[in-house]
Amino acid sequence: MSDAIETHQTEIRHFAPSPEFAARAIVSDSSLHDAGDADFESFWAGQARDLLHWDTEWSKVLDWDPPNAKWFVDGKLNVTYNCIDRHVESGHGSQVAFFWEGEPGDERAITYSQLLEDVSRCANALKELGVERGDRVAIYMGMVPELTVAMLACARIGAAHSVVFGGFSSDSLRGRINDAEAKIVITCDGAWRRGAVVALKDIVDEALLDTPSIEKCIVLKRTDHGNEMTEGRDIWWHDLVDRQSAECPPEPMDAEQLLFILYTSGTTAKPKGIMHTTGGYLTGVASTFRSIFDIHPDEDVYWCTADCGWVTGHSYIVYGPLANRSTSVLYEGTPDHPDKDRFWAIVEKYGVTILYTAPTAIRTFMKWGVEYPGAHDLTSLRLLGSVGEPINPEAWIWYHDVIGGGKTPIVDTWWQTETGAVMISPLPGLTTLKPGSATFAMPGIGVDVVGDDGRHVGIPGGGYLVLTKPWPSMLRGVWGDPERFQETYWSRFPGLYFAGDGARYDDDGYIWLLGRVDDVMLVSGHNISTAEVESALVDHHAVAEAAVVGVHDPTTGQAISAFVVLKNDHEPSKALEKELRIHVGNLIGAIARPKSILFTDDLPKTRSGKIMRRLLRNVADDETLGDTTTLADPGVVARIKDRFLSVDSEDDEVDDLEENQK
Ligand code: 6R9
Repeated sequence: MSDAIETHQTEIRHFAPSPEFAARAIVSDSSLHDAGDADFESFWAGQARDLLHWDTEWSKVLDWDPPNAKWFVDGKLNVTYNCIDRHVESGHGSQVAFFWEGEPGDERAITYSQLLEDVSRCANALKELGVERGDRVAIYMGMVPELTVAMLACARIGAAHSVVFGGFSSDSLRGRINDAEAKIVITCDGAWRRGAVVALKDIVDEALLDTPSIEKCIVLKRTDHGNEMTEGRDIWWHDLVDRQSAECPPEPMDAEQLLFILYTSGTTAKPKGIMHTTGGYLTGVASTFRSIFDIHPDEDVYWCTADCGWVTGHSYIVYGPLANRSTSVLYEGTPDHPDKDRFWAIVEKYGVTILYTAPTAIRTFMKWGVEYPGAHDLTSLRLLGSVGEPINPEAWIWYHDVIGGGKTPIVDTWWQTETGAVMISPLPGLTTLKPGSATFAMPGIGVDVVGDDGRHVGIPGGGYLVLTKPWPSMLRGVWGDPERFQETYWSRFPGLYFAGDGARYDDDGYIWLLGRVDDVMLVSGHNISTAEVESALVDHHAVAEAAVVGVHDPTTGQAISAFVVLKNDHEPSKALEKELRIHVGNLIGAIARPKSILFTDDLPKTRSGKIMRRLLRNVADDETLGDTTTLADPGVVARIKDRFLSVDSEDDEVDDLEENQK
């Protein structure tokens, strides 16, 4: 796709940092970028030294034997000492680490001192159960404070956690437990979701029917709806943890000690156990969190709406914020319970200053309407963030204007489970923003867009996104499968990390993400990115969300098939269908005009909110659906399929109409 990605460059507003923001910003000049460009190893060594406490300093910054990296060789540190103890020791024990808001409306404020006690007790409990350095502990919980406590307790004693999102099925949980050969599983009796109880422990019971490595199951009482406890295997959290000593010395760990395994959500294939280690990972997340979110620990209230089951929760709810002594909000439930204004009620209640969420959520809020945010005082917000998918300019502007009151910068952060920390993002006191672009590589990070031959495509130009230099928070491999690590990420372009995403440089060298390359469409010999066509559709005032896929076509090779969710006050019609096709044609060109448009109530998404285009492709090509286990709502594809088969989606008339306009 290196040649001729059909791109549209309509009028784009630029947003320079306001003088007031820049004046207070942690980064407002190019010195970090300059240091990263001059020598990335010294840059990262400087970040590691400045931001973290090391019990033993490293003998070598980087040992690089592609694709295997060791960072901060021989260095020793404890992650939880850096995230908790040192803040208590420096007199900040009474600062709130987490304001936790339960879905039913209960709340807790957990200070750094309290967190230290909770983590120490839990760590002692794990030790009592025989958990040792290097062992794996599976965690399958809702968004309760004990989830973060359990993660940190593992880190304190050098056990690796494998957090499995609480929405996954018993099969998915079992597969992940068995792959990592976890010794212990930590869960809750249940989790609250839209006012109902999800019986997590029942799901765990089913998973544990065939998990030979599991010795014990720790169960936190959250919903108290009654569940079976298996004698000899299951222990209540309150019986085990509460009686432990609140002291557990933080032992120094090797910088390359395995910190966690996290299975990628996998829009395409079998989940991979991505491995992250101690020193490099913590350096990466601490450094990027500080500069991207411009964190002022004594003033800011930060809220990342992700779940700890995803990498965003690991890096930017737990490790990055705590390493920077932040005060964060942690929310248990969904955005529409008890009503569609819950997020905005939380922002108002806690005076949230920095909000980090996903485009899929933003588009949902757009669809619900401005009255929900409009009912709350959101003036505390000073910075907004986006992650997970390309954010289309329309959603960006809405986020900026409606949520940010027209004054907040937006940091669109590109990264992956594999990268551990953000790789591409604006720095809000420095970078002039263009809505929809993630802008530039982070300091010390080597990013490029290359063609099929692995060479830089030039500016402007489109192709494959790669990382050109090792970075501290890089994955150390795929658990149990070194060949897959090499094959997936390092074989396509020798010496370069291939991210699997398409991207382009605009005339000014800004980077625009174009979605997964597997999703790129080839129409009459032209590579067209799904992200751009979707963005053009969402640019229309009636459209809330859109997904497009290339389907087999006898004349053009592939034709574009669009699936469109309308905003609340719009109805599907033939006239609107025509209008949308013309709209896309006008914005991008006739080649990108969808051949068919299907109006639907919802799109198939992974549980982390990413659209699963593969399934839509199968619907449009009328093929079998394959693996749907990562879908958030398995019924949605069947509903779309029913509709798809019952509509006549060809419409030649519009071709003429649009050709006439060109
Ligand atoms: C952090 C996270 C990684 C994939 C990645 C890309 C997409 C993430 C993005 C983005 C465009 C952004 N992605 N952030 N695309 N702009 N700001 O989401 O990790 O779940 O592993 O997904 O998500 O396609 O390759 P993960």
